[in-house]
Amino acid sequence: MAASPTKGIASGLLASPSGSDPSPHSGTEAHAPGSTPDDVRFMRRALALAERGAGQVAPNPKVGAVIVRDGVIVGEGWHQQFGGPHAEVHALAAAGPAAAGATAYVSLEPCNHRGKTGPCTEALIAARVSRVVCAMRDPNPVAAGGIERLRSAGIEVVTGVCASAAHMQNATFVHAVRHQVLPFVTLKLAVSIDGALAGPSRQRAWLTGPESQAAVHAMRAEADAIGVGIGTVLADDPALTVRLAPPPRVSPARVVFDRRARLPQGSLLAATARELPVHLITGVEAPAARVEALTGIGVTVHAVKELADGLRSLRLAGVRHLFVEGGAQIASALLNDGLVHHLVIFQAPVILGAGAVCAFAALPGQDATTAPRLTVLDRRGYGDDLMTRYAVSGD
Ligand code: AOF
Ligand code: ZN
Repeated sequence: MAASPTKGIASGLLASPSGSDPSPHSGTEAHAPGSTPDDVRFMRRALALAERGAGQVAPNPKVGAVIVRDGVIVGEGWHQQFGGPHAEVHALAAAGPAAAGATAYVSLEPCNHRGKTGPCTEALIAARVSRVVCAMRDPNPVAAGGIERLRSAGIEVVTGVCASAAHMQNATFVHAVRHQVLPFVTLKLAVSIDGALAGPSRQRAWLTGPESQAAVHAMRAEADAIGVGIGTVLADDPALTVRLAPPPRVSPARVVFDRRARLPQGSLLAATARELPVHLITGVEAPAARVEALTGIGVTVHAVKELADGLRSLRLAGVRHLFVEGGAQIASALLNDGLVHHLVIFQAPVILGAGAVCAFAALPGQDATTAPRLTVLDRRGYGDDLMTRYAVSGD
């Protein structure tokens, strides 16, 4: 499981996940050909509606739809539940006959397949909408082809409106469709103004405020698994559950990166392993007796040579989106091995000063002139804290 110093953040494998579009937080998204300022306004509404499906629709994407006639919204909808009707179906039902001659805004290319529902293309054609604006293509080959089908029915189609915001909203879905080997990894850290995780005593305490904590729980709700290093477990005895946000459709599993299988049998995680899965990523050198004892109480042990093998093993176990919450060692190891897609930093208004535990001290040093610059995807305040989401790896 040794971290190799030659990959990832250290060597600058950086790319924006959606090409060269400006960051959505800047509000200056490039306009798609054939689109109008109103198209951007209504697509933003569709993206906001899509967000209501957070935690309920995975492994499907979050999708929102707005039906607009003569500049007025006549129907809205979103994909509410995995297996349930798609966003367009809800929006068309809300619009009723007013959909005829209207424009439909959808945050994803309408599906062209009969899955659990659909196809949405036929629903839009039957409702006689005259124009469809979508934010991005559906990367799922099974459902794709909606744009061509709509055009063949004589409907005007514009695509690429708010494309980068739509890609960011469904980054984990896009990744899962394109990559079946590794999970999408979000690394979230709460740090001080000086980028430290804890003060010189190393004593753990909350740096960020309640608003940030609620936001973190909402992020947990969108993950298939929540991961931490063994140091964090030994220091905090965390539950790694969703408590400060609406319960997700499927509770995320818990993951501990624990090379020597030190997870205490009496820890909260081990004690609840039969209720909510706990995956332990160990080295092959982990003592057999400890592995056996933990397996006996319901912990799933993945003994691997390298960190990436551990992640591959998690993906095979159904983890498409892994949300890692530290601490410093596992954060640096994942970054160093190029395994992180999004880095989410919550910065609290506190200075920890000399001797504090720097979040990235285990990474190789870089000079400011040559250190790769991360792309800012999103930035917002939670109470007195500042949250920034960075793209680290572009796939
Ligand atoms: C849309 N509108 O609101 C969503 C779409 O199994 P199904 O029938 O629910 O289909 C899931 C696939 O459909 C999903 O993987 C994605 O490609 C697309 N999702 N499409 O037109 C929606 N949620
Ligand atoms: Zn559909």
